[in-house]
Amino acid sequence: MKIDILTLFPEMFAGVLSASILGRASAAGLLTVQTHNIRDYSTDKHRKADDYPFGGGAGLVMMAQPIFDCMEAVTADAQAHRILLTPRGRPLRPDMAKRLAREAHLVLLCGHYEGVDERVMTLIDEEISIGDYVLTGGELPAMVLVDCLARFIPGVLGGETSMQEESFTEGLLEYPQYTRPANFRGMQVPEILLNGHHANIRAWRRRQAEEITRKVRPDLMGDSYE
Ligand code: 4HQ
Repeated sequence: MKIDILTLFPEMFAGVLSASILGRASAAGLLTVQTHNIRDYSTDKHRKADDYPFGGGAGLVMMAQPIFDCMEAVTADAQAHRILLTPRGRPLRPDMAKRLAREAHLVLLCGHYEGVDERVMTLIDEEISIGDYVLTGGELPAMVLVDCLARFIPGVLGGETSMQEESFTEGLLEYPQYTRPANFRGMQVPEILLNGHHANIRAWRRRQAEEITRKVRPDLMGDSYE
């Protein structure tokens, strides 16, 4: 999958994209992420990319011209799916990440300041929000989206098994995990995980996931908070 990211702050992305699982996915050619500095496309002599809002008000608005030219430069192909990260968008969910992971080419537009000139919306296929809070820009949401959907690209997680093993607790919060030693400062790992009966371990994990979910996120199980 190819992902182009349009931003005024490309330097924010380097660490997130080069480390850990995303770094490995890029090295393996499963993911090709390129950042583009919107300011490079400004036709203004001072490379201006934002301006005061018509009608007045606080803050700056990102100008249409540099965004249109940047978008046109990265979407020579008609099949690019163009996304704006914004609190106005549909909330990011696993099914959404799964669908986006099947696209050949994504373009992510990150707004900053008070957002983008509304005419930019004519370039956008889909608006996505990562949650009901306001950030200083769309860069962190773009990183969250890339990380989230990368998990659904075949080969990104070590083997296909990690995702399959989790499927029996899909939609639930994670069950408790332990690693060596079996006794750490007097705290014992649950016996059932040590004697290794696969079916019993599965059942225990499923029950734990349900209990934890019911306690902290009853809404995920169709119940309401008390
Ligand atoms: N912003 N989910 C304001 C977000 C956001 C979110 C992105 C802040 C766009 C202009 N984006 N800018 N929450 O808070 O996606």
